[in-house]
Amino acid sequence: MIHKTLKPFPKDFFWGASTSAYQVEGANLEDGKGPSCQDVKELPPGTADLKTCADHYHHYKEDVALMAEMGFKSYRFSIAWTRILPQGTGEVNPKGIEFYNNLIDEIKKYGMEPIVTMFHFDMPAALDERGSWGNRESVDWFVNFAKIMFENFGDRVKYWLTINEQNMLTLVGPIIGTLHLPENCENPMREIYQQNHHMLLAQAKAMVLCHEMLPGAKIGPAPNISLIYPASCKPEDITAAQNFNAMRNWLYLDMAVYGVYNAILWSYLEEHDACPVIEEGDMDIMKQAHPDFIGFNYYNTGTVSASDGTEVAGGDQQSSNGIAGFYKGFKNPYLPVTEFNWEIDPIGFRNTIREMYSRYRLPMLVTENGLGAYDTLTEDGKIHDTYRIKYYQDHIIQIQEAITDGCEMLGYNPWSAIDLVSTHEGIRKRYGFIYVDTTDEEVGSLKRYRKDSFFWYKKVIASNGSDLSDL
Ligand code: BGP
Repeated sequence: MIHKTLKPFPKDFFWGASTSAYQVEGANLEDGKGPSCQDVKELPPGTADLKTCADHYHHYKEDVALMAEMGFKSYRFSIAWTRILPQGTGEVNPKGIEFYNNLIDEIKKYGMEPIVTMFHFDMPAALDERGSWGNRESVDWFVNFAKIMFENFGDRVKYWLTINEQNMLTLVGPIIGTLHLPENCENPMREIYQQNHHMLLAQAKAMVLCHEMLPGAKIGPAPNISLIYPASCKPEDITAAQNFNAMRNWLYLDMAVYGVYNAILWSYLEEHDACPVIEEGDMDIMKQAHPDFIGFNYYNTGTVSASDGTEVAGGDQQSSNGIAGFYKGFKNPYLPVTEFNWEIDPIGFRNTIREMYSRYRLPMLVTENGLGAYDTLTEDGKIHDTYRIKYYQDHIIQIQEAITDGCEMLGYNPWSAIDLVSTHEGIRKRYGFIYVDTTDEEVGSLKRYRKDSFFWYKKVIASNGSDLSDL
């Protein structure tokens, strides 16, 4: 649809940005924090460890002040489970509560909305030892953690996100350092989808609890949603695209919104003897839970063709080789790629939003989107990241197109507010509006610098998205 005029962004649109605790905070074992799976994982070669990251833990006031300077209306961050509960269950760490109280107060001081992710890739190491999400008790562990967060922060936090990218935990856990498999696991796929079932249940219970304890609050899931295109109009390619869409996207939202397992995915699990055990009452809980909105991360679309049976699984959050008998990954010839080889598809952003709105009819909050790139700090302290500005220009306009299409959008919180450590490619893959002086090789001065995109985004927010022009 080519619109004659674009509708404006809503006046209370949440312009902001995102981070996650284990990637930005540092101080990973300080002030009583326990280790998470991220702190004990084997690091990808040549990447920074998570001891310091951007040292947001000690710099949060300066960082929030910089976000306020950009005019942020919201800041999406995650709460580290092991800062609150060092062992995952049991004793609460008062210093952890204090840190997030201070952070939330600082955000509110500038009139920004705190948007809290309850779980972002950082399972307590102590709970990994007890079987992680594979242990059915994980549902209670998470609900207990949720209750503590609601009790302590619910007076000031109105927007909650349950589990960041549960679909990526399930599909590419080893790449992001989260997969815990029991020894001698006979059927890893069954184990993974059992873990997935427990996460879905934990999410549903947390949503119900949130509504009980905090009637004014809003809560939603935060999967990574990428519309999957067929490589051609060949009917077999369309089927393959439906397959991967079901596995990657709709499984998660069908359950969060409608409380049902996606049928295509379920039959795939049946064929692989990988269906999770569903206990009595589980599906009632799934049905009771109703998200108020859909939070979602979008980086690019995916393209697939029919499987030829030779595919060997592999890839990361935004790329996939395929699965024999289900789909085959296909390089989209129409799309450029980033320096880290992720395709760039701004129009796919609109397509993804439209598809989600058609299926679920809920308001949507963009919880991530952004460009990972090598940035250069010039001698006079500048970062000329015109490529990032271009990426944002191209994507933000597509949100406006989608709004004009009739989709309800609550806000845009791209990744990331400030440079931080990426999931598996170090801190050299930078995303922030704010540059942090540190490298994968050694911790630097940690001094903050405003990138060109910082000034550009400030201008965008000041105009409520009507001025996307170059600086
Ligand atoms: C998402 C995660 C983030 C983040 C982002 C960029 O999958 O939710 O934690 O890191 O992707 O990915 P990467 O860090 O791999 O570049």
